[in-house]
Amino acid sequence: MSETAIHYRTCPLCEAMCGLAISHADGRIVAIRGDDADPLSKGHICPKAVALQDIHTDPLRLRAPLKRTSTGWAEIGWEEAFAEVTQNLRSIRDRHGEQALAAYFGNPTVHTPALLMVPGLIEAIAGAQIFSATSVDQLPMMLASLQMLDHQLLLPIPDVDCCGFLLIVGGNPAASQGSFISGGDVMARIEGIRQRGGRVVVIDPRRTETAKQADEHLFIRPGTDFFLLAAMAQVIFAEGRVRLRELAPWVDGLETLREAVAEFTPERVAPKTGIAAAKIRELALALGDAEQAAVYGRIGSCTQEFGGLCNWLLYALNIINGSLDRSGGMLFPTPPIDLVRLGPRGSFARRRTRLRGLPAFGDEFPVAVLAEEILAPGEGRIRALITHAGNPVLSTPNGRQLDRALTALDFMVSIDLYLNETTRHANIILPPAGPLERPHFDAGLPLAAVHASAKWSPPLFAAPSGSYQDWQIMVELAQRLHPRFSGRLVHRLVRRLGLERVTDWLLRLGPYGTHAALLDEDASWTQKLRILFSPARDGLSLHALRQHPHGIDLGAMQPGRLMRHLKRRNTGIHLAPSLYLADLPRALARLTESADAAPRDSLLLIGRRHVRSNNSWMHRIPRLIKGPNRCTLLLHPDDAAHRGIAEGDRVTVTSRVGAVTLPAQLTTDILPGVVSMPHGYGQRDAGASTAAAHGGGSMNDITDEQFIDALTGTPVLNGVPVTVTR
Ligand SMILES: Nc1nc2c(c(=O)[nH]1)N[C@H]1C(S)=C(S)[C@@H](COP(=O)(O)OP(=O)(O)OC[C@H]3O[C@@H](n4cnc5c(=O)[nH]c(N)nc54)[C@H](O)[C@@H]3O)O[C@H]1N2
Ligand SMILES: Nc1nc2c(c(=O)[nH]1)N[C@H]1C(S)=C(S)[C@@H](COP(=O)(O)OP(=O)(O)OC[C@H]3O[C@@H](n4cnc5c(=O)[nH]c(N)nc54)[C@H](O)[C@@H]3O)O[C@H]1N2
Ligand code: SF4
Ligand SMILES: [Mo]
Repeated sequence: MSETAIHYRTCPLCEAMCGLAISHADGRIVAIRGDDADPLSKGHICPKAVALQDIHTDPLRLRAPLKRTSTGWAEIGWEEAFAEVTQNLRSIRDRHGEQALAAYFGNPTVHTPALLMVPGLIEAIAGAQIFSATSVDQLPMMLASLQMLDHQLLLPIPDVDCCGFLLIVGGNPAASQGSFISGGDVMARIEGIRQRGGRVVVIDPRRTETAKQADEHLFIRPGTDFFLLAAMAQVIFAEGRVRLRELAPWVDGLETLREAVAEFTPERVAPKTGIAAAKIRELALALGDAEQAAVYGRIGSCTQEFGGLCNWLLYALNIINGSLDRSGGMLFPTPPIDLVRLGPRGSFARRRTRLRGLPAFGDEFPVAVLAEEILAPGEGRIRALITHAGNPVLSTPNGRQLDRALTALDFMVSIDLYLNETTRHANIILPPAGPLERPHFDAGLPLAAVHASAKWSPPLFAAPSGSYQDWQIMVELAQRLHPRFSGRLVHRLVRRLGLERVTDWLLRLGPYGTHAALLDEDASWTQKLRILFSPARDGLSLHALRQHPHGIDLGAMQPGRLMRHLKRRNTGIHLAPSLYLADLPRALARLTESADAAPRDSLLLIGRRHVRSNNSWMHRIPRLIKGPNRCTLLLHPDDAAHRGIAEGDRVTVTSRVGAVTLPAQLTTDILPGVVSMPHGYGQRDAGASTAAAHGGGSMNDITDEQFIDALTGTPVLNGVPVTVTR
């Protein structure tokens, strides 16, 4: 028996990027703990990290390419798999055109270094229809960044470590561990606000785990946040509380915004939202009274009927309160790889989907149309699909329909660790090396981090020989699928140089890099030449990261980054983009409709997350799923009594598109008229028996692909009208 060694790495499972200290001996994991020396998480971890060892050893995790045959799945070699994928995709493209190909990138794509290779793959299938989890997640937020700040990746993040007043709208960091407020132990950081004498207020239809740790929780009717935010803005204007501070010279549209929100008085919106007018007024004024205030919205504010408008006003409130780009307010992180400088600015509605005419966001179409675009015949129909690290059958609206649609494809290839509800439809599955068998580097998440840091994690275990990492699979496919056979020079270079060299150069050119001055427009040509020809040693590089296995602390978020961006791009802050103004009548119609417009007996379904689950895939793991069944329908005792439902009864939840059955759990922690169930359950394959035993069905079997935020194309995953029966 050899001695126990400790390996340090970043947890790849969620946005928190916790540092792990993994004790191992003889190729086996002995323990997974938090790394106290990690600059971001300082020892914090959650139960999911411990399950990494189960993923590593899980016999169900795929280790060789699989091919679906008439007699079941067969393991095949990599060369055969790549050849078959390429031949099928190319021939479909030749026969039916580029738009007959589609790709879906799921959530973990962002959590692997392969993220840097995604643009290369998309370029190789140029003209294909691209989808991702973005359009069931943060799209309305990125749209607000694009519309108001001129860059989709310029995302404001709460400066939680300095903040004095945090308003949380539709986020539950106690469960999610913080999204777009990323950085280990975010709840301790939020608690820090209160310890400094500040205030934390949570707006949510459910009294969540976060709400219970806040100073105040306000129940809101699902989907009505826009009205609340509009009324808060109205009060700030009416009371003369607008303060733009340093932003003033940059802001346009102030008067238009004032007019746009003028009719949304607290008295008018109170009945709709369920929050009293006096409370709305108090909140609006308290924002101004606090020296350092941040208004933060997350998925509850995005995946709802007015997700676009909501995120507009979340940004607008921070702007008219002078909180944007200000310490203790909302700041813009400076990540080690500066994707704001290197990534695309973004675009909206340059293309529209074939059938419903929904707008594209940049390269991608809203995933709510994926099934219909496969099923409906005609020019432009999707006939082949690539999925990477996604499970849209469980994670996108009307999953049953997508489940059927996938059987209508001519060809499908999935790059995934597991055979699941989605990948079971693939003709070929390409499994990458496991999360502990590859290096890890977060290229994208630092854009959302509350504190800057960088870490490179080498593989803990050697990958089985001949295996491929995610990025290698992408590069291989990109090269083989590029219209000019051997692929573009960049792809060849990446393949040659490898992930590490590419990452190294991106780090060197980044804001903390050895060669940062090369991209600095304030630096002179002579300075740049000197950098190029001298062996630059100071600054960030992969070499530097390798010498700091716990990671490097790059400091607190700094104000001023927005200002520099605006100057560089010679642009401003747009408070009243016409896109949003044009969507206002839709919201007004909702505000003025009578209360009995909703069908009688109808309840509104919202989602929830739990710290022991991760979207659709981790509650397959026995270690995480143990304990009480968490796939329950939360409902208020009054709503239960009215329907003759008792605790633990199996209830059927029915929407326009389908029904699921699961146990009822009665609680006064939910607003009457609202019910909640978690998404990602409902495992259908035999291998997932652990989860199936607990699962009460998939929430997305009842979310409706036709019920969307018409502005952004984001589906309503929160606020779905349902009936509940025993
Ligand atoms: N009703 C409802 N639906 C929702 C949500 C909600 O709140 N309510 N949330 C939405 C949100 S925010 C998101 S992000 C989506 C997520 O939805 P998806 O991204 O579609 O689904 P996941 O469940 O994250 O599936 C991840 C897949 O990636 C695989 N995987 C894990 N790690 C790796 C890896 O390193 N490489 C590869 N190649 N594969 C890997 C897993 O096996 C799994 O199949 O769900 C959305 N759906
Ligand atoms: N443990 C765990 N962590 C995760 C994930 C996971 O599945 N499990 N998923 C990861 C992913 S992909 C993401 S995107 C993040 C999401 O991170 P969060 O947004 O923090 O996650 P949720 O817990 O879904 O919180 C959304 C909240 O919005 C509330 N809500 C629903 N409808 C409305 C509404 O109309 N108005 C308001 N104001 N609130 C509403 C819900 O009740 C819920 O409390 O979490 C990430 N972290
Ligand atoms: S909070 Fe997220 S990053 Fe941290 S240990 Fe848990 S899953 Fe991993
Ligand atoms: Mo997400």
